[in-house]
Amino acid sequence: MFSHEEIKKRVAEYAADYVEAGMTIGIGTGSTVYWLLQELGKRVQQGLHFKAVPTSRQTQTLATELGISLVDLNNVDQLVLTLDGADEVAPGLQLIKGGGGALLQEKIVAAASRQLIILADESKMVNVLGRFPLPVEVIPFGWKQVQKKIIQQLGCQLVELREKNGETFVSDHGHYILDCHFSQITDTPELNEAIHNIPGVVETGLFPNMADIAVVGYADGRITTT
Ligand code: ABF
Repeated sequence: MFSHEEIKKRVAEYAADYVEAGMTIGIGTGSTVYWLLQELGKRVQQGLHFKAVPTSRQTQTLATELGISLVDLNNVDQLVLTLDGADEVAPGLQLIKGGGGALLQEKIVAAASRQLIILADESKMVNVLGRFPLPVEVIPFGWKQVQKKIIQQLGCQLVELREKNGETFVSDHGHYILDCHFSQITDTPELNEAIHNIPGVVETGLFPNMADIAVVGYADGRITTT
């Protein structure tokens, strides 16, 4: 049986095969993407040439260290594909993302891609989204108004301001994150739109109908693509 970390590494190595010479791709963020970057770094050393748009400062830094060529999204018309992780994957490839706080840039990059390929281990696969608290990125000014509306208008049980090391977490773009405990999210596009309608919301971690493929790794060594 493979450990959690080994599964992530194997999924990343498998998914690296989607990257072909000459492509311009998006690269996500997180602990599975860490292994993807390591694998792609090796392939660059072996002569693979491609360009990437990173979805966070963390990915930008690591990709640069590994010799991966980066490009500004404003200098690209469209990305061939984006490889990224997720916090939950439900049937129909509905996603919750943003546990790492990079959801805004992840969503912009995914929306600029012809294909969004999600790298996941079996623990991420769920029947219904919502056990993982939904991250919502908000403008710091008046964030408590957004918190109140998500609870009162959208029936969320608990909305927590994200903290890191005892301080309010601030995203790469200077925003706060509200972690919203809905427990069950059955209509992803509708909830995404409803949250977007609240003034002060920048982006949600719901990715409705955006993913095209999920590469999923299991403890017994299987890797499936959906
Ligand atoms: C990323 O993948 C984020 O959206 C999400 O928080 C993260 C979780 O994946 P991992 O388990 O690979 O760190 O894209």
